[in-house]
Formats: sequence, structure tokens, C-alpha cells
Amino acid sequence: MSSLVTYQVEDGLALIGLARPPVNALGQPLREAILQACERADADAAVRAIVLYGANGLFCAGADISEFGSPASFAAPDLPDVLLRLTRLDKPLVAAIGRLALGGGLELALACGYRVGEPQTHVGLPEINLGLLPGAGGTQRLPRLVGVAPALEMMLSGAQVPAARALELGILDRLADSAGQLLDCACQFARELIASGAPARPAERFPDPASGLEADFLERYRAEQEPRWKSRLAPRLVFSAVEAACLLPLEQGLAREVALFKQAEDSLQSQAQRHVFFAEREAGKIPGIDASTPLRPIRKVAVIGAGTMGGGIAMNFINVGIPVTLLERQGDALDRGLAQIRQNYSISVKRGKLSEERLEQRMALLTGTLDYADLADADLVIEAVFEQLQIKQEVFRQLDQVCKPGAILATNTSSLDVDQIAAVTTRAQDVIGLHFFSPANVMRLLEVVNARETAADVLATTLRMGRTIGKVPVVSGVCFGFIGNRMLEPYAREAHRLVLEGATPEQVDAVLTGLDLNMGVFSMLDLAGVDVNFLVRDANRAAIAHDPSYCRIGDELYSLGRYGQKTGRGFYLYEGRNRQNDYEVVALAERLAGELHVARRPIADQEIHDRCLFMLINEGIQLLDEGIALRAGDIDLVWINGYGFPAHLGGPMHYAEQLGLDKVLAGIEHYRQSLGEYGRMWFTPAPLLERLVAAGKTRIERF
Ligand code: 3H9
Repeated sequence: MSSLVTYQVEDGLALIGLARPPVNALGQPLREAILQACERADADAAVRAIVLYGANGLFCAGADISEFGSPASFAAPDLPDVLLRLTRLDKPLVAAIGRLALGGGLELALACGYRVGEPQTHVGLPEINLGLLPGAGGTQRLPRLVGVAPALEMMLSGAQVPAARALELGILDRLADSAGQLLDCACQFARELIASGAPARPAERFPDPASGLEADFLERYRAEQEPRWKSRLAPRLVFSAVEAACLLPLEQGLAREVALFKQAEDSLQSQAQRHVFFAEREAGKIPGIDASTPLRPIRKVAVIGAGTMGGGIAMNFINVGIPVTLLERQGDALDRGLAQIRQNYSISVKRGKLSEERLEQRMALLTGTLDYADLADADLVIEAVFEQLQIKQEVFRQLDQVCKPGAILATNTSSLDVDQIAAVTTRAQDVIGLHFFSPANVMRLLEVVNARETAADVLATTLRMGRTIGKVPVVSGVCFGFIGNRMLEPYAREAHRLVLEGATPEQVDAVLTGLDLNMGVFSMLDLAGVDVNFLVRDANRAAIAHDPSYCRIGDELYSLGRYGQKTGRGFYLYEGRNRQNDYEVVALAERLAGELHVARRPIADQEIHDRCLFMLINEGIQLLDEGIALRAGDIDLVWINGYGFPAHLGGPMHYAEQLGLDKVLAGIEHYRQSLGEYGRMWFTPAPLLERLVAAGKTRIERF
């Protein structure tokens, strides 16, 4: 018997434990072992029912993602086949689902006639997050078990469903009182099934999933959902598979599902999303940090600045039960900040996402203060004051006076030099950058800026803390703008310049949203604040002074007080949330082009794509070469989680690999030639890009 499963016969029951740490991923060897064990039990006259469980507590996280895209993914016995064979056994199978049954793991449980969970159990079909659809019966069996609407909701959201809801839906038949009692409860259930002569498989609750559905249900559902899918393939394939479940007998539906799954598996989108899955896990692996690196306890947090950013940061911690002291300089600003946090939670209460009781519990964890002395017992202090070096340095001088030894002192700067901030303290080893993205309680990205003297345990602690509050922490070295905002500079520069040369803000934004970015450059600047962007640029003026056209339109809008959405005018005009084009911006572009002697011409969408994206990619590659980013995948995570880059393109670095590094280099060289002095000024290929292409490499890596 394979070491990947445990096998035991007890009192008429075969207990088969999945034992492939860490998550019992259903790679080929485990699939084979499960099948052999189940067939052995089926052939053993002493066995009357089979209980499948996770020998290490967790049931199963699904197919082995690392097999996708290789022959191993469908190597015999493939998962759909294994599960079909399990459904044909003559003895009842009970799945004892500890903690998780995800993807193929839930499909394995669905192939068992009966399922038992425990209070912490979560089930789900998260394949959509990998650009896939359930491919081992999930799209056919789940709608038959729970009905079409809840099945579609689970597959399209990829969300995990907690035990109580799974019981209500009929995915679970029974709940054990605790995780420790799960196996006993499943065995007891199996004995009851034997005693009552229950069939190997109970009759399905919805043998025809379409029964009871309104005639136009699927059509309406699709029309409602489709705008959210943008150009993603996977939701469309999920939908086709569920249509098949409604129209075809089970066996034909299963065959259709496999065909659709293979189409998804081969798609560039799924390759990109699988890359993102592994990049998220890689991002936590930092040279010099491992499991033996000590962590500092974080029991109390302080946040300095009760503005939108500080308030959002504070919410992250109270959401997970960590008390926060919020410091402001003036009483009225503090009151406003505290009221805003309460208001944010009230919106969640109104939407039914939070109970009144929880709201009060969270607010009770929050204390306002005007006095630095109240920060003396904080384990982690995060400064979120005005983005100016002298102001931040002053805050850190005060922190150095009042904070206890060993407290971690973090700055939320978005572009300033963390080394210069650390230098004003007597404890630079305790200083780090924690760059949250606005709105800080929503956006998943946390750039963790590892300054020159930051201690390893400070870095390790903040990375762990970041994950505790539900962020994707990515480590960056110190440079102007770190990974994200430094890459934003050349990308936004090209967008501005293209408007001078003849494009409109709307055309530029449409090209970018056409690629499925959440927002174009100009809508993003209007949202973030044209003023904020100006101030960041201004701090770096010396580096751009040689180009008088550099973001000139942005500078002019700033001087006109057109700060974006908050003033109702920026690159666009706003009425509430409605955005309109503004011909004054076009007129401004025409005037500036005349003054700067920039020839105006019609601009093709392809040129907008290439100039904005290639400059973004080029800067990312340069950051990797400089060691500011540790891996290309880290850069992708920054842009996906902080700047709305679509995960199904895999982030800018992965997108460049899909386009072809040679094409990106050729594009940069083309614009270096064709854009005259401007091209020679900015279109310089990153040396690493040139080296990679010269060596015939297709992946972006340090080299
Ligand atoms: C599928 O099932 C398709 C089928 O419908 C059809 C097939 C024909 N495979 O996240 P963690 C690794 S698609 C391979 O850090 P956590 C992970 O890389 C699949 N490896 O822990 C990491 O390795 P390392 C549908 C996997 O506790 C280690 O396990 N299922 C898989 O924060 C620990 O992971 C999913 O999409 C896997 N399936 O979270 C579930 N899962 O240590 C994907 C994990 O070397 N998995 N690994 O870096 C998850 O969502 C989370 O990993 C989980 C644990 C919630 C399970």
C-alpha cells in the first residue's frame, strides 16, 4: 500500500486516510493510491462501508496545481476517471471533511455518497481563481445536489462556504461536534447507513437540475453577470458547463466538462493565474528569513494620523481583534477620524455584512489620543502623516523618545527614503516601511520596505502581521516610489505625453481598461488626486527637469486647482460619480503642445498600449536588476493587488513574457528611433531586458 494513504479495516469499515502533506493535493500518485485503496475495500467482504478522511486533519485542497500544463495533470488515472469509478463502487462511501475540501477535494467528496463535516469545515470550488472550472464532476454533480443558482454562485465566486451553510445546502449530511470527533462521527454515520441498508449512493436531490428553474433563468443570469467577467474566459466556461448539466444526461455532461476544463487549462489566462497563485506563496520566502527567525509579539498597535489613510490602516487591525491607539494633533481632526471609521463600519452593517454587535466590539478596540506618551506600550507604530520628509522625520524623533525598546516603527510613506527617516532615530534596526494602498482597509497590497538597517526579525514580524490582516505583503528595497509608484512614473508619463501628442484622456484610458485594468491612468489620477500626484512628482523634480513636457498637463491641472474627483474636475468632469470628457483638457493639450513644439497627430490604440505598457515593463525589469524587487513575480503581485492590473494577464512581468521579451525590446527600440529627442530621452531599454533577449531567455529573472 502506498505511503500516500493510510488503510485500516475496523468493525466492517475501511478507513482510508489521505496522507500527502501539506494539503493532500491530488497529484497522480495520490489519485492512484486512493483508487487502489477504495477498490481493495470494495473487494474485501469484511468491509461494508468506506470512510475517506484527511490523515493530517485537512481533507483535501484539490488537484495538484503544479501538474497543470504538463502531461501529469491527466496522467492515468486522471481525476475525473477516479471519481467516476468511486461512484460505481457497491459500498457506501462517507467523506469525513476536516477543515477544507476545495476544488477537486470537494469533487472527491461529491463523488462519495455521503459527507460529514466539523464546525471549522469550509468547502468551495475556487478553480475560477486559477482561470479554471471544476473539471472532475463539480459542474455536473453540484447543481444536481444543491440546485443551479447556489452552484453557479459557488463556482463563479470561488468563495469558501462555511460548515453551517454547507449543511443547509445539502453538501454536508451531518456535522460532528468538534474536529476531534469528526472521524468517530463519520464512522457512526457509516454504521447507521449499513444498519439501515442505505444505498451506496442516495438519490440525487435535483436529478434534473433544470427542473423548477424559470425558462429564461440561465439567459437572464448570464446577461446580469457577463459585464463583470470582462474578457475572462473561465466564468464563461463555468457557465457553459452548467448549461450542459441542465441539458445533458450526467455522463455526457461529465464529458463536456472535461473538454471545457482542458480548454481552460491550455489558456494563457489560466497560465497567468496559476503563476499568480505560486507568486503569492513565493513572495513570503525572503533570503535571510526562515522559520527559525524570531518574531516580535504584536499585541497593541498605534497609528499616527487619523486621516483617510490612518483610519483605514487602523481598521485592518481592529478587524482582527488587535487594539489600536489612533493619534492626531488636533481634537477635532481626531473626532472626525474616529467618526469616519464608525461610519465605514455602519455602511457594512447597512449592507448586512457586519452585525451591530461586531461594530461595537471593533470600535471598543479603538482609542483616540492627542498625546505621544500614550504610544509608550505599542508594539507596532505606523505613521501615516503628510507625505513630506521633514514632517515624517519629526514624527520619528518623537517616537524615538516615547516608544518602548523593541517597538517596531513603521512609516506609510509612498515614495520617500525610509533610510533617511530611520536615520533620525537611535534605533534604525526597528524602522521599516509599510506602504498601504488606499482605501487601506480594502486594498490587498502591502509593500514592505526593507530599509538598509531593518532587522531580520522586524521584517519577518511585519510580513507575518501583513498576512494576519489579510494583505499580500511584498518586500521592496528603498528607492523613489518603491516597486509600485516607481513603475507608475514612466507609465503615467507616457499617458500624459500621448495626450500632448494627440490622444485624449478617454482614448488612453479606454485602451487600458480594454486590457481589463480596473482603471485607466487618468481616472486613477482623478481618484487618487491630481494634487497628490503633483506633490510626489515635485519631490523628484530634479530627476525630470530635463524634459519640459514631463506630465505637463498634470502640472497645469494642479495649478488650476483641478484636483480630480474631489474638486469635481481633473482630467475629466464629474457630477457625482458620473464622468464626462472635458474639451478644455483637450484645448489645454493643444496649447501646451504648441508651446513645447510637440507635433500633434492621430494616435493609434496600439501605440498607446505599447508605449504605456512597455515603459511599465521596462521599469519593472530595471527594478529587478537593481535588486529593489526580489523576483519578477513580486512585481506582478504589486501591480495586481495595488494598481488593478488583471490577474488573468498575470501582472506586467508575466504579460511581457506572454507578449515575448524580444517584442517588448523591439518596441522600445522602435520608439527610441521614431520619437526623436523625446524617444532618445526616455526609451532606453533596461540592460537586463537586453541581456535576457540576447541570451534567448523567455522568462524574466535576474541574470
Ligand atoms: C482543481 O482542483 C481542478 C479540479 O477541479 C479538476 C482537475 C482535473 N496544489 O497557501 P499555502 C501548496 S484546481 C498544489 O501557503 P495556507 C502551496 O503551494 C485546485 N499545491 O497555505 C504551498 O506550498 P509551499 C483547486 C498546493 O494554509 C503549500 O501548499 N484548489 C495546492 O495559507 C501551503 O499552501 C485550490 O485552488 C494545490 N491545490 O492555505 C486551492 N494548495 O509551502 C488552492 C496548496 O511549497 N490552495 N498548495 O509554498 C489554497 O487555496 C491554499 O493553499 C489553502 C491553504 C487554503 C489550501
